[in-house]
Amino acid sequence: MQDLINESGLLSKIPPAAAKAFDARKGLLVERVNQALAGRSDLKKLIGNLNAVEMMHDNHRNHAMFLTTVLCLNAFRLLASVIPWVCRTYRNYGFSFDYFPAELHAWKDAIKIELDAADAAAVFPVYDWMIERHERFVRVAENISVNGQSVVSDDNVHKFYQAVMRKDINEALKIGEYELARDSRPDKFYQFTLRPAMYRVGTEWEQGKISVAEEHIATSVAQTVVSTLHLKNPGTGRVVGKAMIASVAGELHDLGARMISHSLAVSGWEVTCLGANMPIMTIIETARKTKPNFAGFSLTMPYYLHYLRRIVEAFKADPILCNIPIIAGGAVFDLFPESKSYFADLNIIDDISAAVQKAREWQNA
Ligand code: B12
Repeated sequence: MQDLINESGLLSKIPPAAAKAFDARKGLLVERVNQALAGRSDLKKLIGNLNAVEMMHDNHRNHAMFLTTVLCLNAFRLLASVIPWVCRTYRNYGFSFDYFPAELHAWKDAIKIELDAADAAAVFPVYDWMIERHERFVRVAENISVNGQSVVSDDNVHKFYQAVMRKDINEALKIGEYELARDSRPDKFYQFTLRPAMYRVGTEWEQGKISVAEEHIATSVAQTVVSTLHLKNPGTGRVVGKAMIASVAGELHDLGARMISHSLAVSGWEVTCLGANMPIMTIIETARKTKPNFAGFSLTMPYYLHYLRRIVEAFKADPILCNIPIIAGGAVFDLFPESKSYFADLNIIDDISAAVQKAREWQNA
């Protein structure tokens, strides 16, 4: 794996205009790729089952977003570390590994039509790089062991996992309340019980052991637990400052954002939590209005990292926001540590207790 990551250094920087052109035309590119694959007589062999067309379309949308990130940030090391995960996940859902080169050639054809010649020529080497190394990526994908995040040794984590899978809200809440009564702060429960339990849910979904429906039900139980704990333990006392927390545009994972918000609230912060999928302009407007002492962003999918860069640049360029410190966290930095390297100018913090601790630096005097 490391050799593939290192070989990503062979790729040259993408001119910003080419990355912008790809981003602007990505909807049309996705349509063309969908059509090209639909027209193939071997589609069933490639995706395993014609009912998987919807999942294939999803993958093309995700690919467009992810390549936008890769091209905008020149995130080639990240590209190399994400590809095996993609191959492995879709393989678990019945896709053939041969689907990937077929798809990548369709992307090249679409780019040739939609982008002007200079922009296409700048982007093609990235696609050729992936196509040429396909067999090697497959070998890595075949050998990745179960996601390290999912190792669950703690008894409480196991109990919580079972409760969310059984849709047993009362039991899940009882575990949370018990831990909060012991500790009075929610950070540890979120970090060491809820998070590993949900990571296990994700790994089992990824391996095709549980359905999307089961994953969604487990998630809704976890969401209910977080909201109820927040409602019952809102945090009182002296307000130490204002914080704004959001998941970036496109990002539908917001449980992490809600947990950090609750943990900060308990420590006296007045938190504006904007939740999932927050457009950049709304983030900027809200920050201008609420003037937080700091802003925190949550990211799970590698596809949306370029939005974080755009938010950071927008803050830097804004006379009201330019001095507001930014922290970021979320599963992407843990799943793909390469992500951190594109944000050396930010505080990337994975652990919510550490984030609450860090926030003290920005409290009102
Ligand atoms: C629940 C869930 C969903 C729900 C989210 C609902 C919601 N409202 O949040 C739904 C169903 C929407 C969903 C959708 C998808 N998901 Co999903 N999902 C999960 C799952 C099972 C749990 C996520 C979660 O809540 N974790 C619990 C929280 C507590 O953990 P956390 O977010 O990491 O947060 C902790 C820290 O990171 C930190 N933190 C988080 N944010 C912040 C912010 C700051 C400022 C700080 C300081 C700290 C911090 O604090 C938290 C506590 O420790 C994960 C499994 C996993 N490994 O994460 C998959 C997972 C993240 N999903 C995955 C995928 C693939 C998808 C989809 C693409 C599936 C699809 N085909 O549609 C979509 C993408 C949607 C999108 N555009 O964003 C993959 C991602 C893998 C990858 N390569 O990136 C995972 C890992 C599953 C897997 N093993 O394959 N998903």
